[in-house]
Amino acid sequence: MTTLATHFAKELEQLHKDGYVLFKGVLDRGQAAALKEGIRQAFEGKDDNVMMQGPMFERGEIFEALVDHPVISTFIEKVLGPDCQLSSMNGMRTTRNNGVSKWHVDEALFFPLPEGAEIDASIPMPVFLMNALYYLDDVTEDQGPTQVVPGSHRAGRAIRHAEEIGEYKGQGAISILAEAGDCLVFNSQIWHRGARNQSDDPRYVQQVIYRKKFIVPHMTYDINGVYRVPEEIAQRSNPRRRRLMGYSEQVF
Ligand SMILES: O=C(O)CCC(=O)C(=O)O
Repeated sequence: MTTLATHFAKELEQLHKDGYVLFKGVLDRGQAAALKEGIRQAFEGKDDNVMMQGPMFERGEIFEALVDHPVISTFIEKVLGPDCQLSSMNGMRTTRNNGVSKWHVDEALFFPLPEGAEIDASIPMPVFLMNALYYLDDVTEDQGPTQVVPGSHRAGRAIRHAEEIGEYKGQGAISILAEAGDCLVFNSQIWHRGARNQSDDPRYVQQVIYRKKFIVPHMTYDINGVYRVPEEIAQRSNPRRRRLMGYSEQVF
């Protein structure tokens, strides 16, 4: 019998070694097109340089269903633990010359290491925050792919939103050339960015960020401290989705 543990053995190994895993074809073309249209509508009337809109689960069932996507959320739970929750859910649109193009780690550097120090390769880094990017277009070099430096989640070095990035242990940046329906899952600590879109077609991506339960959510940029998932969405959600959205009765 194939258990989830054996099913994800290769992916877990890659996540711990390289800091990311690309899951192919987790959405079909129809789902990708419907999500893309929902994000396109969320950006209607917004300036071209606005790149994020959320929380997207407020925009209908197709978005709600992504919160507990059967493959991606199961993998995330294996890494962050069965009580993990959503941190944010933003639709992303990058138009010509735009992109989240400065190199960064998400939120903060969690494990600063002294210059020259390294954590033994046999020790997996603890993971607190994970980012899942669902591609809703076929992403070419032209369209501004996500770029990562494999292994750099182990570096423990602040990269301070640099425009250029060097190598980590001889490994330079690579582009993730994905197809509509693929999902890139990565440890928030990997050095990454979205390259600028050089094409005339906007690139649409659905970002879903998950956290260990004790980390505060980041659902909105301004009213974060008081944001609450609307009651009617929580009511119609299955128990797993409710828990991922922050409704947890578990104390310890
Ligand atoms: O746009 C992308 O491909 C990367 C987005 C990004 O940097 C992020 O989600 O933190």
